[in-house]
Order: sequence, then C-alpha cells, then structure tokens
Amino acid sequence: MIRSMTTTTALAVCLAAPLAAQETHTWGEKNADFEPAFENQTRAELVQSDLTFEYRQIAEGLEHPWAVAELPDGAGLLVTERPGRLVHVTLEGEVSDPISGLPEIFNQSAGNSTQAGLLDVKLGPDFAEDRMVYFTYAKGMGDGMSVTAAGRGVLSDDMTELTEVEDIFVQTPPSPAAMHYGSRIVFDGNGHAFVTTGEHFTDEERQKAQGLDNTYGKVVRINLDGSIPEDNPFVGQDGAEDSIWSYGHRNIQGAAMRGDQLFTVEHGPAGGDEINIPQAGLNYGWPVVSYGVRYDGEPIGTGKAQAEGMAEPAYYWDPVIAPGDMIFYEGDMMSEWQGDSLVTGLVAPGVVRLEWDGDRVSAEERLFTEYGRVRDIEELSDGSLVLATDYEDGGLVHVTVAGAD
Ligand SMILES: [Ca+2]
Repeated sequence: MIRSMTTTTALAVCLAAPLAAQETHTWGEKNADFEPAFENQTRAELVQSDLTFEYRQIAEGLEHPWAVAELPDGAGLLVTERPGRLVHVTLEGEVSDPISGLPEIFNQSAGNSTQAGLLDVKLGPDFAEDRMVYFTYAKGMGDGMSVTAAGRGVLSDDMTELTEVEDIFVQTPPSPAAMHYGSRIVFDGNGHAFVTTGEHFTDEERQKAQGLDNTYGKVVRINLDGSIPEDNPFVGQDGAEDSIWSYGHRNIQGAAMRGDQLFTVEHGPAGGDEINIPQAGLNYGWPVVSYGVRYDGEPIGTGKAQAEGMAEPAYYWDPVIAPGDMIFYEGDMMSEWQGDSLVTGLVAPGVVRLEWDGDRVSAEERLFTEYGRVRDIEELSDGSLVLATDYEDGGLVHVTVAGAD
C-alpha cells in the first residue's frame, strides 16, 4: 500500500537553486563569555562553496522524520518517524505502510517538548548477507519511566516486517524525565557499535553524566549482539558500567565515523553545542564545565568552560546550532567536500559544513538554510544528499549539484 501519492506532482518539479550563492552567514550574539582553549575551537572562518544545487522534494507528510538509511541496489530508503514508525520510501516518493515488528516505542512528551520516540536507523555492517537493521529508541519502563535503547532485527525481503527483533543496549537506570535520549548508533568497521545517549536533562538527572554507575550522558561501545567488548575502558572496574566508552556528555544526537575514529556532536545548553572525538575512558565535562550557560543565563556547574581532567571539545558553537546528526562526506558529486563533515541544524537552519585540518576545524559554511529544521542527512551512493526536515509535516529533500549525472 502507498500511504501518500502527494509527491507525484512534486516529483515533476525540479527546483533549481538561486544562481547566487546562499545568503551570507554572520555569527549571532554569544550566549556565554568564554575564551576558546585553542584557535578555531569555535567560529572558524566562514566560507562559501562555489556549487549550484538542485533540490527535489522526495516525500512529504512524514511526521518528524528522524533518520534516513539508504538501502543497497537502488532499493530506496528506510526512514524513522519519531512517534514510532519505520517506513520504506522509494526515491520516487512512495511511502510504505509502517514496517511491523518494532518493539513498543515510548513517545510521551515532557511539557511542550517531545523528544522521546523512534530515533536512529542504520543498516548493519553485514546487511548484504544478514539483512540486519539497527535502531535506537525511547523505551518505556513502566510508571512513566523510560530509557534510551538500541535494538536490531532482520528486514524481510519485501521490506514489510522486522523479525528476530531484540534489544542490544538498554540504558540504566530508568528515568522519570522524558527528555534528552540522544541517540545514534554507528559501527566502527571492527565488529563494534557505538551508541550515544543523553542525560535526561533535569538538574538531578544530569549529574549522572559524571557517574560511571549508569549510562546517562555516555557513549557506549558494544559488540553487534549487545555483548561487551573486553577492551572497553571500564571493564573490571568496581561500580562502573562495562559498556561505557566515554562520559560527561549532555545529549548526543549525532555521530559519525571518520576511518576508525568516532566523532560525536552534542546539544549543549545556551551557547555550548560540541563536537567531540571521544577517546576511551575520557570525561567530556558535562555538567561540570561547558562553553555555554543555562537558558536563564546562569552559570553551569563550576561556571568555567575548562577543567583539569576534562577533555576539550574539538569544536563548539555559541550561539548554538542544535545539532541533529553529522556525516563525513565521501562522494564525487561534491568532490571538493570530501573529508568535510556535514552537520544538520535544528535551531541554525539547514546544514553546517566543517572543513578539517586533522582533528581541528579550519572553516565553516552554512548550507540549505531554506529548509529550516533538518534532523538528519544521508549521503547516497551517487554522492547526492537526502535531508530529513523535522516538522510535524516533515519530509525528505534530495540535493544534487546542477549538471551532475
Ligand atoms: Ca564537554
């Protein structure tokens, strides 16, 4: 069954980008008054690509699409909708009925904000052989309590159901606060998965980001079946969760591998979004230090941005961009971007491109700003991009370079 054919007309319209480059970005007013620890840790030089883009709306009417994963052999896309649906979308815009077999998804709101739901989806590293699909989600634990979890299941050939579904990670302990779930899952190419979490936001819950006896505000590292790699940094340490890779994070909604190195992008408070390059066993500082301040302008933790024993972010934004996800671009279509990261923005509209010099950012560009809240970005096998716009009536946008095949 096809849920929406509204895109058939949109498909016929191929909107060319304005010939002029996008409007020039200027830095906004800072929320906080900290000095960076090193040059280009924030506000790197603003640049503009000399590319002309074409945009095609693939699908509309998706409810807060959160993640997009390309299937092999032109078989289209798997897309999560945050309320709890996993759907198949063709590149022509046909949206399937929800794929069955997911666990029950917790999608309650907290105040006027809904952050819980079905979050990431990725094809497993051996998908061609085992059709294993991995996902992250908010899991209800009873009495309104919830956690972040990661699961996996086998996608049927007709893409209508997941079978053999199991959890491979369940955050502990259950939280009464339905906020800050993270979460992405990425693979290191060496048999492990990294799962990112959040710290459930409240003043009380966030303190757990510094504790090793829980998995709030952590990057965790697991084997693909959910077992714990023996070389994880806290294996064998009394009172520490063996799954922890790094800690002191706030709300990590984006993650990507560059070679065998994990990069994460996390939501900070006002003025403190961070890119980190998480190393085994290190403390990334939240909520003791931050380059941001509380939303009411009051200080965070010690009121300082830096502390001995707490790792510096590789990059931070003040004002924030509210990062959704990030990729490292590898394709030929936008070949001058190879090795750059593309970070989606929810508050800063569109996508932020970062150029890197080793582990340091060297330049920044703002792209695709007319699309507003962008939750996810996927590079397709031909080097084109798909953006997922995060609205109640959200959709997918296919971005190509004018004149590219
Ligand atoms: Ca930090």
